Amino acid sequence: MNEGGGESQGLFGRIKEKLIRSKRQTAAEGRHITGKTDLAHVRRLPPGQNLVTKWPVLDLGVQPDVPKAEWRLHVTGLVANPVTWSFDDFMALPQSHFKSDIHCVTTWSLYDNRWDGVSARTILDLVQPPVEARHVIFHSYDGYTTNIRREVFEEEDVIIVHSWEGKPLTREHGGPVRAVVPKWYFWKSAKWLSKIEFSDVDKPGFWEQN
Ligand SMILES: Nc1nc2c(c(=O)[nH]1)N[C@H]1C(S)=C(S)[C@@H](COP(=O)(O)O)O[C@H]1N2
Ligand SMILES: [Mo]
Repeated sequence: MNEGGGESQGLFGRIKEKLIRSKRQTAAEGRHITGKTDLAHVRRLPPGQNLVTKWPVLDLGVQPDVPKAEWRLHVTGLVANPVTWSFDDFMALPQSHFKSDIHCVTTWSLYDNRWDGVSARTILDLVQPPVEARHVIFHSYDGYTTNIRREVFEEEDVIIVHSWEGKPLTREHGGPVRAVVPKWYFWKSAKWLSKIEFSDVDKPGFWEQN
């Protein structure tokens, strides 16, 4: 798309283009919020971020309505024990509770979000991916996908959540269940999660391709 040709696009088109461009740039830089080479690990608010007090909603314009009774989470691919959990199965798993900050690449940050759900480490213990499974791909009910490296998924604070601030996660924020990967920009935190796939090959997701 022509960068200088914004006039005829309309406001929405220009905002969308800007958003895609900034994500593309961030993806290209492989920007990691708390990476050892990044200053942000000593600064809670990463450079260029603005603190917000109300949680914004960002998605592809589709917010799938997945009733708890119909929701399933598949954990598949390169694992010793593939599983499919209903919402009740998921709630019966050992539960974890973490507090973390959100940083979105569209420059907002929201501090101290209290999450309840099942930690990535609990899931790893249950499904037992072999060492060759070096990549994890999240799949969502809106067709969104995003990929992370296994060592990112293995971080202690990664959690698959059903509640935020003690209340069930709302549909607009990815309920019934979403991923939360605190040390990375929020686009890695898939909403309306349907599948966690382990793989020996990397599979770029929606923003990673755009
Ligand atoms: N399934 C799905 N997950 C998604 C997205 C999406 O469009 N679909 N957007 C991502 C982006 S870019 C961000 S910033 C966060 C936004 O989450 P929020 O709307 O709860 O703030 O969700 C991420 N996860
Ligand atoms: Mo985002």
